[in-house]
Amino acid sequence: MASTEALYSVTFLLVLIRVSLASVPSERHVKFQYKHSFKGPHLVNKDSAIPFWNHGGSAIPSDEQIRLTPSMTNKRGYAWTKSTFPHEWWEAEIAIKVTGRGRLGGDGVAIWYTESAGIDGPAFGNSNTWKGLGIFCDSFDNDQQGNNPFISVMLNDGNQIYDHNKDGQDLQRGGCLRDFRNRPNPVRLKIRYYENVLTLWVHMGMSTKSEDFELCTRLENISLAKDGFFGVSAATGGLADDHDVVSFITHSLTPPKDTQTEKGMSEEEQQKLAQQYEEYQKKLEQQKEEYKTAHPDRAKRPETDYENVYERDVRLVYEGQNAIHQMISNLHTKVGELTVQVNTLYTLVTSDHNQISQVVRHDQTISRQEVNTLINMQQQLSSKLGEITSHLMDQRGSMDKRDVGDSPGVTSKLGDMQNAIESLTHSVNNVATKQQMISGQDKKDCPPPLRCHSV
Ligand SMILES: [Ca+2]
Ligand SMILES: [Ca+2]
Repeated sequence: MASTEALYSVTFLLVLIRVSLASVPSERHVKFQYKHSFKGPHLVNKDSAIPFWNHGGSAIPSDEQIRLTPSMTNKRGYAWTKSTFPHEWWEAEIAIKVTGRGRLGGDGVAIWYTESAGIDGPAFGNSNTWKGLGIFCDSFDNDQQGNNPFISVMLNDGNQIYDHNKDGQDLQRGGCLRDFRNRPNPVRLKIRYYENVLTLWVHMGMSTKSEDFELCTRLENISLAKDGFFGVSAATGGLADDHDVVSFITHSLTPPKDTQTEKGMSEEEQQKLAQQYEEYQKKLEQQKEEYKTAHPDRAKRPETDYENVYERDVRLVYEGQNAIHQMISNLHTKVGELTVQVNTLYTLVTSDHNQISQVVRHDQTISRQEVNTLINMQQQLSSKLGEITSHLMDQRGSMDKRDVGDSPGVTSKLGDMQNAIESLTHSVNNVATKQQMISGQDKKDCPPPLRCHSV
């Protein structure tokens, strides 16, 4: 097993190196920034904290999402990156859910890229004098312009105050009218800030397809300072919605000209990586040889033929059912032997019944009723055998449906069958004993007493 893990590790490293080599771009360089991102299904650590993020107010993070506010009035919740973002250009994709029972909801959720972080305030859970960018998903139409829910781009230099009663009109630089509440899937916002152009796309959650993003607004000559904090916050007022954020994924964007000079790999670094790649390849070959030596039987198979969990389950079911099939065959043979002996007894008893009845006492007589009972039991056995065989066929037929585990039906029927055989054996032995007692001259015709069969 250790050898297998080592093989996987080396293979993974090779893939990483290949990706690094392949990522020397001819266009802008996109790099995932994990310290400024979060995403389920393991969004929080064991202390219920979000790695690299702070949260506060009414925000409750869980494995799958952060509930910034519950649908209770006058709540504020937020989450902010702990560190500043050191790259000039970036792209962020945020998935949110705003859900509420009412036709109207409030107040909304906002995404931030600002100079400061974690300052609680009236602007959807942030300070109303922030410095930087805010993308507001504003549910409630405070200024009664009939234009909410609205998604707007707000810019503030830190000197202006967000006016909640005017839905922040003074700071609004662009946006689009979209009803983002109560969508079947999370609504996704994609914000790109690249070479002083800010572009906002919206995915309205009618599908999970990434191509369903629509352009919301595009703003040129935008200037955002480096080293800002990313954040997301929400607030409720007199009306309340659940405001959840499902994921926040951030990438840095580096122009091609900067890729070579600043962030990219020099020729020397590429050669170094190529050399490491060669070394890892050699190491992988060496590991393969060692594995073949240690496991000659498995090494005969192609290396892509390692048995996965599904294949192992199917094999175990197949082997188990083969064993049951073999057991049934053995039982079938034994029941056949019993049937022959019971028929012999039946013939013997029928032909000699009158003679026997004159010789033996009443309590030693083999009654026709006893024989009929034996015949009935034999028929029941045959019937059960047929059911078991049919069930076995059904089990085999369902193997490709991964019907893994014990076969309680077969086990139960095997138990019934064994009991029936033992009972039949006992009855046959009784009959045989009685027959030997009452018909000494016919002793040679009577079948020997049977032993109990076990499964
Ligand atoms: Ca509003
Ligand atoms: Ca409005």
